[in-house]
Amino acid sequence: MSVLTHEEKINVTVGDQEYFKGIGRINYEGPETDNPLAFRWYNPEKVVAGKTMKDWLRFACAYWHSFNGNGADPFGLPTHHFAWEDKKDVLERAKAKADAAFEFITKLGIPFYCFHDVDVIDFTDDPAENEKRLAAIAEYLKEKQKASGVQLLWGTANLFSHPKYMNGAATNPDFLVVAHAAVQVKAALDATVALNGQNYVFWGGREGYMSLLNTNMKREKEHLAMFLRKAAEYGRSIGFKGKFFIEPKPCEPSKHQYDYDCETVIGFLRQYDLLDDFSLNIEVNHATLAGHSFTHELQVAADAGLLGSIDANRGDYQNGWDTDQFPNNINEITEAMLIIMEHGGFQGGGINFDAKRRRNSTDPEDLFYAHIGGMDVFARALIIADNILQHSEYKELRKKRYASFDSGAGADFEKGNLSLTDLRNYALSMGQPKPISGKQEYLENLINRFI
Ligand code: XLS
Ligand code: NI
Ligand code: NI
Repeated sequence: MSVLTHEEKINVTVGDQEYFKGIGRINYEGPETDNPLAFRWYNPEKVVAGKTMKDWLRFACAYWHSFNGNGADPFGLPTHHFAWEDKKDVLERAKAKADAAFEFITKLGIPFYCFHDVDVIDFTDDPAENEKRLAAIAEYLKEKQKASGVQLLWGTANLFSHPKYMNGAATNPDFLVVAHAAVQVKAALDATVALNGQNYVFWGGREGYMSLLNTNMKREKEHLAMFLRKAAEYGRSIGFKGKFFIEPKPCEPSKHQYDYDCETVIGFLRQYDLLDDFSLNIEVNHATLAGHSFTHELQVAADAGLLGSIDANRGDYQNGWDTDQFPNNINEITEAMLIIMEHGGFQGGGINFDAKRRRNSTDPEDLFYAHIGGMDVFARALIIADNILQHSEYKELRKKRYASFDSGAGADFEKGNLSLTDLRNYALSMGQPKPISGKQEYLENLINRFI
Protein backbone atom coordinates (compact mmCIF):
# COMPACT_ATOMS: atom_id res chain seq x y z
CA MET A 1 0.00 0.00 0.00
CA SER A 2 1.65 3.24 -0.99
CA VAL A 3 1.19 6.62 0.56
CA LEU A 4 -0.15 8.11 -2.62
CA THR A 5 -3.15 5.80 -3.07
CA HIS A 6 -4.44 7.22 0.17
CA GLU A 7 -4.38 10.71 -1.28
CA GLU A 8 -7.89 10.32 -2.65
CA LYS A 9 -9.13 10.51 0.91
CA ILE A 10 -7.77 13.99 1.48
CA ASN A 11 -10.52 16.06 2.96
CA VAL A 12 -8.87 18.42 5.35
CA THR A 13 -9.08 22.17 5.48
CA VAL A 14 -5.64 23.69 5.80
CA GLY A 15 -4.23 27.19 5.44
CA ASP A 16 -2.65 28.51 2.27
CA GLN A 17 0.16 26.07 2.58
CA GLU A 18 -0.13 22.36 3.11
CA TYR A 19 2.81 21.03 5.11
CA PHE A 20 2.14 17.31 5.06
CA LYS A 21 1.42 16.95 1.38
CA GLY A 22 -0.04 13.78 -0.03
CA ILE A 23 -1.32 12.61 3.32
CA GLY A 24 -5.01 13.01 3.99
CA ARG A 25 -7.27 12.49 6.92
CA ILE A 26 -6.36 9.27 8.76
CA ASN A 27 -9.48 7.15 9.10
CA TYR A 28 -10.48 4.03 10.94
CA GLU A 29 -10.42 1.11 8.51
CA GLY A 30 -10.45 -1.83 10.93
CA PRO A 31 -7.94 -4.56 11.85
CA GLU A 32 -7.99 -6.12 8.37
CA THR A 33 -6.70 -3.09 6.48
CA ASP A 34 -3.21 -3.09 5.06
CA ASN A 35 -3.19 0.69 4.68
CA PRO A 36 -0.35 1.97 6.88
CA LEU A 37 -2.01 5.40 6.98
CA ALA A 38 -5.21 4.19 8.61
CA PHE A 39 -6.28 3.22 12.11
CA ARG A 40 -6.81 -0.46 12.67
CA TRP A 41 -8.18 -0.10 16.22
CA TYR A 42 -8.75 3.57 17.05
CA ASN A 43 -12.33 4.30 16.15
CA PRO A 44 -13.06 7.52 18.07
CA GLU A 45 -16.83 7.19 18.32
CA LYS A 46 -16.84 3.48 19.18
CA VAL A 47 -18.31 2.97 22.66
CA VAL A 48 -16.35 0.82 25.08
CA ALA A 49 -17.60 0.30 28.63
CA GLY A 50 -20.06 3.17 28.38
CA LYS A 51 -17.74 5.82 26.91
CA THR A 52 -16.40 6.55 23.46
CA MET A 53 -12.79 5.64 22.72
CA LYS A 54 -12.12 9.32 22.23
CA ASP A 55 -13.35 10.10 25.73
CA TRP A 56 -11.49 7.25 27.38
CA LEU A 57 -8.18 7.96 25.71
CA ARG A 58 -8.12 11.75 25.29
CA PHE A 59 -5.04 11.68 23.05
CA ALA A 60 -2.76 14.68 22.87
CA CYS A 61 0.05 15.57 20.52
CA ALA A 62 3.24 16.94 22.12
CA TYR A 63 4.34 20.09 20.31
CA TRP A 64 7.98 19.77 21.40
CA HIS A 65 8.69 16.36 19.95
CA SER A 66 6.60 16.63 16.82
CA PHE A 67 7.26 20.22 15.73
CA ASN A 68 10.49 21.25 17.49
CA GLY A 69 12.46 18.04 17.84
CA ASN A 70 14.83 18.09 14.93
CA GLY A 71 16.58 14.77 15.39
CA ALA A 72 19.77 16.32 16.78
CA ASP A 73 21.49 14.28 19.48
CA PRO A 74 24.66 14.88 21.54
CA PHE A 75 26.65 13.39 18.67
CA GLY A 76 24.95 14.76 15.60
CA LEU A 77 23.25 17.66 13.88
CA PRO A 78 19.54 17.90 13.05
CA THR A 79 18.11 15.39 10.60
CA HIS A 80 14.54 16.70 10.54
CA HIS A 81 13.97 19.93 8.64
CA PHE A 82 10.73 21.83 8.70
CA ALA A 83 9.27 24.00 5.96
CA TRP A 84 8.45 26.85 8.38
CA GLU A 85 12.03 27.28 9.58
CA ASP A 86 12.98 29.59 6.73
CA LYS A 87 10.46 32.30 7.72
CA LYS A 88 12.45 35.28 8.97
CA ASP A 89 9.91 37.03 11.19
CA VAL A 90 9.59 35.38 14.59
CA LEU A 91 5.80 35.62 14.84
CA GLU A 92 5.32 34.55 11.21
CA ARG A 93 7.56 31.56 11.83
CA ALA A 94 5.61 30.62 14.95
CA LYS A 95 2.31 30.98 13.11
CA ALA A 96 3.52 28.80 10.25
CA LYS A 97 4.60 26.18 12.76
CA ALA A 98 1.15 26.37 14.38
CA ASP A 99 -0.45 25.93 10.94
CA ALA A 100 1.63 22.82 10.36
CA ALA A 101 0.93 21.50 13.86
CA PHE A 102 -2.81 21.94 13.55
CA GLU A 103 -2.78 20.46 10.05
CA PHE A 104 -1.04 17.38 11.43
CA ILE A 105 -3.19 17.10 14.55
CA THR A 106 -6.39 17.55 12.51
CA LYS A 107 -5.39 15.01 9.89
CA LEU A 108 -4.92 12.45 12.64
CA GLY A 109 -8.08 13.47 14.47
CA ILE A 110 -6.17 13.97 17.73
CA PRO A 111 -8.45 15.93 20.09
CA PHE A 112 -5.78 17.65 22.24
CA TYR A 113 -2.28 19.08 22.19
CA CYS A 114 0.28 20.12 24.82
CA PHE A 115 3.11 22.64 24.71
CA HIS A 116 5.91 24.36 26.61
CA ASP A 117 6.10 28.14 26.27
CA VAL A 118 9.31 27.94 24.22
CA ASP A 119 7.83 25.35 21.84
CA VAL A 120 5.25 27.64 20.32
CA ILE A 121 7.44 30.70 19.72
CA ASP A 122 11.16 31.37 19.94
CA PHE A 123 12.28 32.95 23.21
CA THR A 124 14.99 35.57 23.72
CA ASP A 125 17.05 36.56 26.77
CA ASP A 126 14.57 39.34 27.54
CA PRO A 127 11.78 38.06 29.84
CA ALA A 128 9.43 40.97 29.11
CA GLU A 129 9.78 40.37 25.37
CA ASN A 130 9.07 36.66 25.92
CA GLU A 131 5.85 37.51 27.75
CA LYS A 132 4.73 39.55 24.75
CA ARG A 133 5.67 36.84 22.30
CA LEU A 134 3.83 34.12 24.15
CA ALA A 135 0.72 36.26 24.46
CA ALA A 136 0.86 37.02 20.72
CA ILE A 137 1.12 33.41 19.62
CA ALA A 138 -1.54 32.40 22.15
CA GLU A 139 -3.95 34.72 20.32
CA TYR A 140 -3.19 32.84 17.12
CA LEU A 141 -3.43 29.40 18.74
CA LYS A 142 -6.83 30.40 20.06
CA GLU A 143 -8.02 30.93 16.48
CA LYS A 144 -6.51 27.61 15.40
CA GLN A 145 -8.29 25.83 18.27
CA LYS A 146 -11.58 27.47 17.37
CA ALA A 147 -11.30 26.56 13.69
CA SER A 148 -10.31 22.94 14.35
CA GLY A 149 -12.00 22.00 17.62
CA VAL A 150 -8.62 20.83 18.94
CA GLN A 151 -8.20 21.65 22.64
CA LEU A 152 -5.27 22.28 24.95
CA LEU A 153 -4.78 19.35 27.34
CA TRP A 154 -2.05 21.15 29.25
CA GLY A 155 0.41 23.96 29.08
CA THR A 156 3.79 24.18 30.77
CA ALA A 157 6.92 26.31 30.98
CA ASN A 158 10.33 25.08 29.95
CA LEU A 159 12.41 25.71 33.09
CA PHE A 160 15.33 23.55 32.07
CA SER A 161 16.83 24.60 28.71
CA HIS A 162 18.03 28.15 29.36
CA PRO A 163 21.55 28.35 30.87
CA LYS A 164 20.20 30.36 33.84
CA TYR A 165 18.52 27.16 35.04
CA MET A 166 21.73 25.14 35.18
CA ASN A 167 21.51 25.03 39.00
CA GLY A 168 17.75 24.60 39.08
CA ALA A 169 14.67 26.78 38.55
CA ALA A 170 12.40 26.91 41.63
CA THR A 171 15.18 25.13 43.56
CA ASN A 172 18.00 27.37 42.36
CA PRO A 173 20.30 28.56 45.18
CA ASP A 174 20.13 32.06 43.62
CA PHE A 175 16.80 33.73 44.44
CA LEU A 176 16.93 35.85 41.27
CA VAL A 177 16.77 32.70 39.14
CA VAL A 178 13.74 31.52 41.14
CA ALA A 179 12.07 34.84 40.30
CA HIS A 180 12.96 34.41 36.60
CA ALA A 181 11.31 30.99 36.68
CA ALA A 182 8.21 32.72 38.03
CA VAL A 183 8.17 35.08 35.04
CA GLN A 184 7.86 32.10 32.75
CA VAL A 185 5.34 30.18 34.83
CA LYS A 186 3.13 33.25 35.17
CA ALA A 187 3.13 33.83 31.42
CA ALA A 188 2.59 30.14 30.68
CA LEU A 189 -0.38 30.10 33.07
CA ASP A 190 -1.78 33.21 31.39
CA ALA A 191 -1.48 31.48 28.02
CA THR A 192 -2.99 28.24 29.35
CA VAL A 193 -5.99 30.10 30.72
CA ALA A 194 -6.37 32.16 27.52
CA LEU A 195 -6.47 28.90 25.58
CA ASN A 196 -8.88 27.26 27.98
CA GLY A 197 -6.22 24.66 28.84
CA GLN A 198 -7.56 21.84 30.95
CA ASN A 199 -4.45 21.30 33.07
CA TYR A 200 -1.00 22.69 33.79
CA VAL A 201 2.14 20.55 34.18
CA PHE A 202 5.32 20.91 36.20
CA TRP A 203 8.15 18.67 35.17
CA GLY A 204 11.27 19.56 37.16
CA GLY A 205 14.19 18.42 35.09
CA ARG A 206 16.56 20.77 36.91
CA GLU A 207 14.74 20.60 40.25
CA GLY A 208 17.25 18.35 41.94
CA TYR A 209 20.99 18.29 42.34
CA MET A 210 24.18 17.25 40.65
CA SER A 211 26.23 17.05 43.87
CA LEU A 212 25.13 17.01 47.51
CA LEU A 213 28.44 18.67 48.41
CA ASN A 214 27.05 22.02 47.30
CA THR A 215 23.34 21.41 47.96
CA ASN A 216 21.01 22.24 50.84
CA MET A 217 18.38 19.71 49.89
CA LYS A 218 15.95 20.61 52.67
CA ARG A 219 15.90 24.28 51.73
CA GLU A 220 15.58 23.55 48.00
CA LYS A 221 12.56 21.32 48.56
CA GLU A 222 10.94 23.99 50.73
CA HIS A 223 11.51 26.50 47.94
CA LEU A 224 9.96 24.14 45.41
CA ALA A 225 6.87 23.73 47.61
CA MET A 226 6.55 27.49 48.09
CA PHE A 227 6.93 28.10 44.37
CA LEU A 228 4.25 25.53 43.53
CA ARG A 229 1.92 27.04 46.11
CA LYS A 230 2.37 30.53 44.65
CA ALA A 231 1.85 29.23 41.11
CA ALA A 232 -1.38 27.52 42.16
CA GLU A 233 -2.57 30.67 43.96
CA TYR A 234 -1.89 32.74 40.86
CA GLY A 235 -3.60 30.19 38.59
CA ARG A 236 -6.73 30.23 40.73
CA SER A 237 -6.67 34.03 40.86
CA ILE A 238 -6.92 34.22 37.06
CA GLY A 239 -9.68 31.64 36.86
CA PHE A 240 -7.77 28.45 36.13
CA LYS A 241 -10.08 25.60 37.15
CA GLY A 242 -8.01 22.61 36.05
CA LYS A 243 -5.48 20.46 37.85
CA PHE A 244 -1.81 21.15 38.30
CA PHE A 245 0.14 18.01 37.54
CA ILE A 246 3.58 17.03 38.76
CA GLU A 247 5.40 14.73 36.36
CA PRO A 248 7.79 12.50 38.31
CA LYS A 249 11.18 11.52 36.92
CA PRO A 250 14.13 10.20 38.93
CA CYS A 251 17.02 11.74 37.01
CA GLU A 252 18.13 13.18 33.66
CA PRO A 253 19.12 15.92 33.28
CA SER A 254 19.81 16.23 37.05
CA LYS A 255 21.62 13.40 38.78
CA HIS A 256 18.83 13.20 41.33
CA GLN A 257 15.45 14.87 40.88
CA TYR A 258 13.18 15.72 43.80
CA ASP A 259 10.11 14.44 41.93
CA TYR A 260 11.67 10.97 41.81
CA ASP A 261 8.58 8.81 41.42
CA CYS A 262 4.88 8.81 42.34
CA GLU A 263 5.34 7.75 45.97
CA THR A 264 7.95 10.45 46.48
CA VAL A 265 5.78 13.15 44.92
CA ILE A 266 2.70 12.08 46.87
CA GLY A 267 4.69 12.31 50.12
CA PHE A 268 5.95 15.75 49.11
CA LEU A 269 2.48 17.03 48.18
CA ARG A 270 1.10 15.72 51.46
CA GLN A 271 3.94 17.22 53.51
CA TYR A 272 3.42 20.67 52.01
CA ASP A 273 -0.37 20.45 51.89
CA LEU A 274 -0.60 20.75 48.10
CA LEU A 275 -2.97 17.84 47.45
CA ASP A 276 -6.01 20.05 46.79
CA ASP A 277 -4.48 21.55 43.66
CA PHE A 278 -1.93 18.99 42.49
CA SER A 279 -2.18 15.57 40.92
CA LEU A 280 0.14 13.36 38.86
CA ASN A 281 1.16 13.08 35.23
CA ILE A 282 2.85 9.70 34.86
CA GLU A 283 5.32 8.98 32.08
CA VAL A 284 6.12 5.41 31.01
CA ASN A 285 9.82 5.94 30.41
CA HIS A 286 10.21 7.87 33.69
CA ALA A 287 8.67 4.95 35.58
CA THR A 288 11.18 2.52 34.13
CA LEU A 289 14.08 4.91 34.82
CA ALA A 290 12.95 4.95 38.46
CA GLY A 291 13.23 1.18 38.55
CA HIS A 292 9.47 0.65 38.45
CA SER A 293 7.07 -0.72 35.90
CA PHE A 294 4.65 1.78 34.37
CA THR A 295 1.81 -0.17 35.96
CA HIS A 296 3.40 0.20 39.39
CA GLU A 297 3.40 3.97 39.03
CA LEU A 298 -0.18 4.00 37.74
CA GLN A 299 -1.35 1.87 40.64
CA VAL A 300 0.41 4.05 43.22
CA ALA A 301 -1.25 7.13 41.73
CA ALA A 302 -4.65 5.48 41.37
CA ASP A 303 -4.63 4.23 44.97
CA ALA A 304 -4.00 7.80 46.12
CA GLY A 305 -6.79 9.14 43.90
CA LEU A 306 -4.18 11.01 41.83
CA LEU A 307 -4.31 9.32 38.44
CA GLY A 308 -4.43 12.58 36.55
CA SER A 309 -2.81 12.08 33.18
CA ILE A 310 -0.10 10.13 31.39
CA ASP A 311 2.81 10.84 29.08
CA ALA A 312 2.84 7.88 26.73
CA ASN A 313 6.08 6.54 25.35
CA ARG A 314 8.45 3.67 25.97
CA GLY A 315 12.07 3.19 26.89
CA ASP A 316 14.58 0.78 25.51
CA TYR A 317 15.45 -2.51 27.20
CA GLN A 318 19.17 -1.90 26.72
CA ASN A 319 19.63 1.90 26.94
CA GLY A 320 19.31 3.52 30.34
CA TRP A 321 17.92 6.89 29.40
CA ASP A 322 14.65 8.58 28.40
CA THR A 323 14.55 7.37 24.78
CA ASP A 324 10.93 8.56 24.40
CA GLN A 325 9.97 6.02 21.76
CA PHE A 326 6.37 5.69 20.68
CA PRO A 327 4.46 3.02 22.62
CA ASN A 328 4.03 -0.32 20.83
CA ASN A 329 4.02 -3.00 23.51
CA ILE A 330 0.49 -4.40 23.66
CA ASN A 331 1.07 -6.39 26.87
CA GLU A 332 2.43 -3.38 28.73
CA ILE A 333 -0.34 -1.08 27.54
CA THR A 334 -3.09 -3.65 28.18
CA GLU A 335 -1.95 -4.01 31.79
CA ALA A 336 -1.89 -0.20 32.05
CA MET A 337 -5.39 0.12 30.60
CA LEU A 338 -6.66 -2.41 33.14
CA ILE A 339 -5.60 -0.06 35.93
CA ILE A 340 -6.83 3.07 34.15
CA MET A 341 -10.24 1.50 33.42
CA GLU A 342 -10.66 0.02 36.88
CA HIS A 343 -10.22 3.54 38.25
CA GLY A 344 -12.69 5.13 35.86
CA GLY A 345 -10.19 6.78 33.50
CA PHE A 346 -8.05 9.87 33.86
CA GLN A 347 -8.92 12.61 36.29
CA GLY A 348 -8.84 15.61 34.01
CA GLY A 349 -5.92 14.49 31.88
CA GLY A 350 -5.40 12.19 28.94
CA ILE A 351 -2.72 10.41 26.94
CA ASN A 352 -0.03 12.80 25.76
CA PHE A 353 2.44 11.31 23.31
CA ASP A 354 5.63 12.53 24.90
CA ALA A 355 7.44 10.54 22.23
CA LYS A 356 9.59 11.22 19.22
CA ARG A 357 10.24 9.46 15.98
CA ARG A 358 13.80 8.24 15.66
CA ARG A 359 16.57 10.47 14.32
CA ASN A 360 16.69 8.44 11.11
CA SER A 361 12.91 8.44 10.56
CA THR A 362 13.16 11.32 8.15
CA ASP A 363 10.08 11.03 5.92
CA PRO A 364 7.12 13.28 6.79
CA GLU A 365 4.84 10.24 6.94
CA ASP A 366 7.03 8.75 9.69
CA LEU A 367 5.46 11.24 12.10
CA PHE A 368 2.05 9.86 11.10
CA TYR A 369 3.10 6.21 11.44
CA ALA A 370 4.48 6.98 14.90
CA HIS A 371 1.21 8.47 16.15
CA ILE A 372 -1.01 5.94 14.37
CA GLY A 373 0.91 3.11 16.03
CA GLY A 374 0.70 4.71 19.46
CA MET A 375 -3.01 5.49 19.15
CA ASP A 376 -3.81 2.02 17.84
CA VAL A 377 -1.95 0.22 20.60
CA PHE A 378 -3.91 2.16 23.26
CA ALA A 379 -7.23 1.65 21.46
CA ARG A 380 -6.61 -2.06 21.11
CA ALA A 381 -5.52 -2.28 24.74
CA LEU A 382 -8.73 -0.49 25.76
CA ILE A 383 -10.84 -3.12 23.99
CA ILE A 384 -8.80 -5.99 25.42
CA ALA A 385 -8.83 -4.58 28.95
CA ASP A 386 -12.59 -4.11 28.76
CA ASN A 387 -12.98 -7.75 27.69
CA ILE A 388 -10.77 -8.93 30.52
CA LEU A 389 -12.73 -6.89 33.05
CA GLN A 390 -16.12 -7.99 31.67
CA HIS A 391 -15.53 -11.58 30.68
CA SER A 392 -12.78 -13.07 32.81
CA GLU A 393 -12.13 -14.00 36.41
CA TYR A 394 -9.26 -11.47 36.59
CA LYS A 395 -10.92 -9.17 39.13
CA GLU A 396 -12.52 -12.02 41.01
CA LEU A 397 -9.21 -13.86 41.51
CA ARG A 398 -7.58 -10.84 43.08
CA LYS A 399 -10.57 -10.20 45.28
CA LYS A 400 -10.63 -13.83 46.44
CA ARG A 401 -6.98 -13.61 47.44
CA TYR A 402 -7.99 -11.24 50.23
CA ALA A 403 -11.21 -13.04 51.19
CA SER A 404 -9.88 -13.85 54.66
CA PHE A 405 -10.22 -10.14 55.48
CA ASP A 406 -13.82 -9.93 54.32
CA SER A 407 -15.41 -11.45 57.41
CA GLY A 408 -14.66 -12.78 60.87
CA ALA A 409 -11.34 -12.08 62.53
CA GLY A 410 -9.75 -10.68 59.35
CA ALA A 411 -12.48 -8.06 59.08
CA ASP A 412 -12.09 -7.25 62.78
CA PHE A 413 -8.35 -6.75 62.20
CA GLU A 414 -9.01 -4.32 59.33
CA LYS A 415 -11.33 -2.34 61.60
CA GLY A 416 -8.61 -2.13 64.22
CA ASN A 417 -10.52 -4.24 66.73
CA LEU A 418 -7.84 -6.87 67.37
CA SER A 419 -4.81 -6.35 69.59
CA LEU A 420 -1.48 -8.01 68.95
CA THR A 421 -2.39 -10.51 71.66
CA ASP A 422 -5.73 -11.21 69.95
CA LEU A 423 -3.80 -11.94 66.76
CA ARG A 424 -1.51 -14.28 68.64
CA ASN A 425 -4.41 -16.16 70.16
CA TYR A 426 -6.14 -16.42 66.78
CA ALA A 427 -3.02 -17.86 65.16
CA LEU A 428 -2.57 -20.48 67.83
CA SER A 429 -6.22 -21.50 67.72
CA MET A 430 -6.19 -21.91 63.92
CA GLY A 431 -2.93 -23.84 63.38
CA GLN A 432 -0.57 -23.52 60.41
CA PRO A 433 -1.73 -21.59 57.32
CA LYS A 434 -2.07 -23.71 54.16
CA PRO A 435 -0.18 -22.58 51.05
CA ILE A 436 -2.42 -20.53 48.73
CA SER A 437 -1.17 -20.14 45.16
CA GLY A 438 -0.60 -16.62 43.80
CA LYS A 439 -1.49 -17.93 40.31
CA GLN A 440 0.85 -15.54 38.50
CA GLU A 441 1.39 -17.63 35.37
CA TYR A 442 -2.32 -18.35 35.18
CA LEU A 443 -3.02 -14.61 35.20
CA GLU A 444 -0.28 -13.86 32.67
CA ASN A 445 -1.79 -16.47 30.36
CA LEU A 446 -5.23 -14.96 30.90
CA ILE A 447 -4.00 -11.57 29.68
CA ASN A 448 -2.39 -13.15 26.62
CA ARG A 449 -5.54 -15.18 25.93
CA PHE A 450 -7.51 -11.93 25.59
CA ILE A 451 -4.80 -10.25 23.49
C1 XLS B 1 11.10 15.11 30.01
C2 XLS B 1 9.70 15.33 30.25
C3 XLS B 1 9.08 16.55 29.57
C4 XLS B 1 7.78 16.89 30.21
C5 XLS B 1 7.30 18.28 29.94
O1 XLS B 1 11.65 14.05 30.26
O2 XLS B 1 9.00 14.17 29.93
O3 XLS B 1 8.96 16.32 28.21
O4 XLS B 1 6.78 16.01 29.83
O5 XLS B 1 8.16 19.23 30.43
NI1 NI C 1 6.92 13.99 29.82
NI1 NI D 1 10.32 12.35 29.62
